[in-house]
Amino acid sequence: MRITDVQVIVTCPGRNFVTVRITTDDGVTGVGDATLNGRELAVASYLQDHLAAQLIGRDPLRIDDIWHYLYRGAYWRRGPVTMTAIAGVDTALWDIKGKVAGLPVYQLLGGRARDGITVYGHASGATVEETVEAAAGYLSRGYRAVRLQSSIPGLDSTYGIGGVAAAGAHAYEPADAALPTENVWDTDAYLAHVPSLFEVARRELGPTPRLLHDVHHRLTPNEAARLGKELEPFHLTWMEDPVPAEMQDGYRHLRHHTTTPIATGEVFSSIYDCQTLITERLIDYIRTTVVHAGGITHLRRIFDLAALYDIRSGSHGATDLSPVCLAAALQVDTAIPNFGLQEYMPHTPETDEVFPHSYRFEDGLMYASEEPGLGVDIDLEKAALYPYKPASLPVNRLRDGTMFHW
Ligand code: KDG
Ligand code: MG
Repeated sequence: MRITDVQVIVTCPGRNFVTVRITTDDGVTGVGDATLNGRELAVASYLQDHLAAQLIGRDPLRIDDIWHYLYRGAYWRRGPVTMTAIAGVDTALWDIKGKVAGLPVYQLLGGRARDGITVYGHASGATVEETVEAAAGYLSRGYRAVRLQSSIPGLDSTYGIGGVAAAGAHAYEPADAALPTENVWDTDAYLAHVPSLFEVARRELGPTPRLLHDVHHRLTPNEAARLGKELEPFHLTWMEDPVPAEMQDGYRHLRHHTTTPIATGEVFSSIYDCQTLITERLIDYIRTTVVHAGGITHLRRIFDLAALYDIRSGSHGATDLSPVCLAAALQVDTAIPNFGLQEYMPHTPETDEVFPHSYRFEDGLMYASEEPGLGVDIDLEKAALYPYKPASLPVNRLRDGTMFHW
């Protein structure tokens, strides 16, 4: 069996997605997500201009060998663009292997380790009350875990707030322009506000629902330690990305000051980004996922390392990760022993039409497809209806105009 074609498809059914589609000489095809929000064309070029020709003629079943060929074979290793490109290829190869075997991918990863996958939804709102009401809505729809983000009083816009109507679904829509929107950020206003959100949430929602919060990498280690301490009475399942990703020693400081559980890793690209945090048990959940951490092959290695230290998975699942990534993530979630939570933001109907799939959500749990492979595809005709559109995530400046973390 040989690879005969590698297609790189960029489509924008509301937002941009990059998909790798690999075809073999016996007509089997596999798909992989290679979307890097705001840098989509860099990955598309890496795939099209550098990797595609190297794959033609190779045996698609030699997944690990191809992974190492692409990883070790490049002098410039790691980094989000490279690892997202490798992820796209790797995911498509697992899809092909599953189809050849006639089995869903989770069976090739060791088989079912749980009945369903517990996901968390995004509750957000302009006020504390609106946010808590949105969270109550999620719980009434069967969700067992909810992330709460509310607007910060005094700031015109807050990243990740979708409003009640959108129920968080559009919280991460990039502005429809090449130039990013510039938001104002104020750490003092943020720190003064968040504990009150969780105080009200616990009072209204009770002691048992799993509540989460995303800091989006905006605090210093000491500020994050203060927030973690102040949130302790409200027993969060996790506080996410408290400090900038490159500030890994900040997690050691945090660990010494708070028992609020920590989740991080959605912007990590390799096991080397996770190694210290895992082996020193500085975090509780590792949030790497298929598309940005080198595909199913590499993600499995990260989760196996984490399992040794009793650290659980909490894979990223915002809507800039395509249904192909979600389908693959659910296959991994089904099989690993140390699954924690899976983030879930439903895609728009247009996106779901471009990427037909058979995973499903029911009563707070998701279920991976039972079809051979990943159980997801790309409809090429529909994808062609939505050409690429330049779009950017917002950036942040402090009130005095100083550039801050995005
Ligand atoms: O592309 C960036 C988004 O996916 C990210 O900011 C969303 O933080 C996020 C989350 O936890 O889903
Ligand atoms: Mg996040």
